[in-house]
Amino acid sequence: MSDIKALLQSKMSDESFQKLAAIDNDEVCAFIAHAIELCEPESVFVGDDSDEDVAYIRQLAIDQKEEIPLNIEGHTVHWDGYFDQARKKDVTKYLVPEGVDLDKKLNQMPRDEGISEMENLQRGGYKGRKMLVRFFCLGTTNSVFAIPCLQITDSAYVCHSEDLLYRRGYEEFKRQSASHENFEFFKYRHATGEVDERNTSKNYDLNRVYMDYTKNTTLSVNTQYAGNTVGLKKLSLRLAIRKADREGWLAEHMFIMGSNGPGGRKTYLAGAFPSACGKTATAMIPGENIVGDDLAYFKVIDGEFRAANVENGIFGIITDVNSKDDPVIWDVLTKPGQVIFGNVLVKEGKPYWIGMDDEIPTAGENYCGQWTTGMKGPNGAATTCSHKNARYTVQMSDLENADPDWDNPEGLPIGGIIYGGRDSDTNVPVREAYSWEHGICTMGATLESESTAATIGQEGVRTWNVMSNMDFLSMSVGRYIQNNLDFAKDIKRPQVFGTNYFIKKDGQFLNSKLDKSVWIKWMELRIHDEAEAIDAGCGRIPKYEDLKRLFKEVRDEDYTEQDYIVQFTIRIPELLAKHDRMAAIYATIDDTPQTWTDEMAGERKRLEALQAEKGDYISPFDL
Ligand code: SPV
Ligand code: MN
Repeated sequence: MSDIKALLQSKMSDESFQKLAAIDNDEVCAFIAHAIELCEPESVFVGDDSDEDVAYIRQLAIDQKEEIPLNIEGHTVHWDGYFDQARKKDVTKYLVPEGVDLDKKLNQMPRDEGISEMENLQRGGYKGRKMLVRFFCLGTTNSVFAIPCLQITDSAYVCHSEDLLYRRGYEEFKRQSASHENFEFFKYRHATGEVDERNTSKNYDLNRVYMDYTKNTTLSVNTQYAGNTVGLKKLSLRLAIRKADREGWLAEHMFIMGSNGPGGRKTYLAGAFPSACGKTATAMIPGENIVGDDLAYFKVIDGEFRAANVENGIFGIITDVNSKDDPVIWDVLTKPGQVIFGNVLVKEGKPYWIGMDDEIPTAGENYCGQWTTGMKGPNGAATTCSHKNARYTVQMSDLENADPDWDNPEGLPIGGIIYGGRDSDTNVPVREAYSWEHGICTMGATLESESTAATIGQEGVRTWNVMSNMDFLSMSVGRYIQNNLDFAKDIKRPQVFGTNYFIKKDGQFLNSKLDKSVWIKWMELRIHDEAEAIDAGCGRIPKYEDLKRLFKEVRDEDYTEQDYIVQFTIRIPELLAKHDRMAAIYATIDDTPQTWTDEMAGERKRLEALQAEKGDYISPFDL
């Protein structure tokens, strides 16, 4: 330990060293010391929870030109490389000890090989740079949800993003380190790697993101995109799913929102939606309150099913954010306050993006560098003014629709869980599961998202994405589903719903974007047993009278019987085709829970019986 102490002291101020000394944890010191030896920083900065340290990091991001200030006070833009615009699945791997196979559907490699490759890529990576050491917390601090996290990086943008997106965790480290015998924390080591004048990786082909899950550690290099570098986001989700498995709780890729029911009642819902299926839009729906838009931890507390927002802010897609569709976000993005824009178009200090209110200039700086309309990217592909996955990073506390209780250390009681897919021809806009098991198996475990004209490749191709968590599963699919089935089995569990905002007829969407606010209100009523429902074989669907009333109340619209029939027709051939697709997928999974097989078989039988009795396409009035 004395060697480690000397090494730490040789690289940092006494103030920084004292911050580490106060945590007094060998694992913390050893992880930092190893990073110093490996990455050879010029100096090391250790930050605590003080506003001063947070402000220092924010300024450093600007001084190091990782963020460029924009015209509005507090706003900056950050660039990721042309190819580094999203999570890169093929280089994201689990490092597994010899003889271990996590699951054949997961991307994994031998641990020794991965560690040695990563160390070679990160070796000397901080030369001439400052190594930043920061402490954060996943979930609410000082609570059963809190997971302390130690971030090491040479990127001030990474730390600044974490300051906006997560709770401060230095005091949490001190608290847990002192009082827990088996103090467990997550740790991340990210190295920027060689960069060009825009601070984007020169060696993006050597981008690697490795999860050393046996050590609660993640490692990444040669990437700037936050989904690869911000340790607390998706890197942690993969570690958290395993921790939850060990400890009997759930880590989910879900938003949490509060729906305002009759008589001032508040009902909390959590929802899993694959990308581009309406997740953030649901969490932000006008008239309701957001708790979080991406990550939720579920625990049973005093006999109640409760959830905490893992985060403290939003790393949201900016495409199509405008004053009409997303007034709350629009407001935050256009007034002074801390916002990091990522990969938008900037001209004369003003950000622009696809689908915003303002007219888009024909030239400026964006994810391609200097950009002009019609320009081709380095790979010959067409470019857009902002990248489709361009993002904003903001804090929850800046949102005027943030739930007053969003930061409750005890989490919030969950009344309903929503699984939302994108399909043009199969599922009705909203349906309720018969039971927890029915919902988990036939809605969550069969979640699919259909490719759209906007994505590369063929339109209408469906991708299966179990609970929208497929990218982050760190164990077998069967085990993960079983954990969901087993969770909270001794208490009242939330009602489960399936939504589909994308049902079409003759190529036209059957619902407007804001119809989802009616479905939310219906779910809220169902949770309190204040609306009736009709058995449709694939779950229970709303009655016309209730929707008619809700459309008037919520949207001030007349909802016709014809709207109802066309949207809520039960499409048996398409539903059975989905069963066939799922059967083929689950046939390749070794540990499919028996409950899944039984629930799917039960549903198929109900649908076939309905078909025999009433035909292929059944009006909800005929059920
Ligand atoms: C997602 O892709 O689900 C996101 C953004 O929330 S990322 O940080 O890239 O994971
Ligand atoms: Mn996400």
